[in-house]
Amino acid sequence: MTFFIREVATLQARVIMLVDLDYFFAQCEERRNPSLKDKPVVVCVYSGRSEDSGAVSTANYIARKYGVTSGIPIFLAKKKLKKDAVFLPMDHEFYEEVSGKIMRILRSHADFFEQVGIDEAYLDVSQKVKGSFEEAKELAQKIKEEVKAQQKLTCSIGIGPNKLVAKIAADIQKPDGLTIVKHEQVESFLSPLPVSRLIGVGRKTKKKMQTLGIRTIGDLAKYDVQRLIEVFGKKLGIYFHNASIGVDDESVQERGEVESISRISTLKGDTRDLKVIVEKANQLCDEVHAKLVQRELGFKSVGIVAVMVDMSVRSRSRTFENPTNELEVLKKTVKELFEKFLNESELEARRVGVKVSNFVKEQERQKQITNFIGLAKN
Ligand code: TTP
Ligand code: MG
Repeated sequence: MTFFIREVATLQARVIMLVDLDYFFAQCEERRNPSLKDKPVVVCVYSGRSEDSGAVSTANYIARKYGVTSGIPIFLAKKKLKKDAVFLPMDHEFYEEVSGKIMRILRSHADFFEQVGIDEAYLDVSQKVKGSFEEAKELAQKIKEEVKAQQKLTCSIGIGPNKLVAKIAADIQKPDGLTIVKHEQVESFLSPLPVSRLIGVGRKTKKKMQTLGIRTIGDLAKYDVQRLIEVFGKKLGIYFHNASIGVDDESVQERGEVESISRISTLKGDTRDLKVIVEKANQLCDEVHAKLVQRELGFKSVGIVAVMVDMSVRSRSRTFENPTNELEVLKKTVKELFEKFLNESELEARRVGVKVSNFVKEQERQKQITNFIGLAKN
């Protein structure tokens, strides 16, 4: 009987959504300055070496029309664009804040929720929509409207019977897209797409597949599994085969809601003076620690971040073997990280930040210590 019930549960259709915010960093910049909306906008990570050295983080769709995409050098983006283009430094803190608010909206509509990046999340909505793709479509429209109304941002949504299909569906129609792929449509949806749409098929794998005569996902689906295993090894061979026919049983995994606690602040003046930086960092440590105490959390990782005079963002971190909750350990580690960082960098810092992560509930930590002492006594 138990077996039967479990069978029914696994056979019940899953409805999975992938929500991906459109040209996220650049859209955040447009939101805070609407006059940018009709211009090419390029968000950059400046390396600080020279005025234009660094890479493009992302660009709005107007800039993309001229071939400006994530990862290309800033000087190349400038060559491709005309005078009215706007180049901005990345403001991660601001994007994190917007992301956090949107993720809260998304989470509220899911049975299970998994954030996979700053602008992307999977929602298992199977129960919410009672397995119906029609209802899922309505829910997706509602989510899009809510994000637009509350946070003034557009997103693209893919809906499918699993994460793999939902992800590819979300990528198909952008920006402001909504693509629904029901069970019976999976094969015809995937088969004409190039293999590079599958996660795990990068440039090298794509080339190798080409030599085997595999260009589309449909080609891959028809290819002999045994041969795939011979070429790519057992694990990858089986994965590629399953992916090509749209099979994926990965669940949408909830992660801890609190993933890190951080504080950042602007220094009185640009500086490389360790004493001045540590003084500010210590205040931030106090604030972070107060939050930890309030939430009854211990931490294993400590990170520092520095926004340099050229607006580039640098970070360093350290992870301990055992969790701690001590303020002094936090301050000492932060000081050491800044000391090391200043030795490695020549620029002056404008803003500094402190972050703790890798949390353990304080009760758990106590238990671990008790267990450890218990063991030590024996
Ligand atoms: P993506 O979702 O990949 O890109 P996007 O949101 O800018 O554009 P799309 O409309 O195609 O979804 O990445 C989210 C953010 O991550 C992006 O806004 C900037 C950042 N990012 C980088 O900094 N470098 C990169 O190479 C990529 C791909 C993204
Ligand atoms: Mg995006």
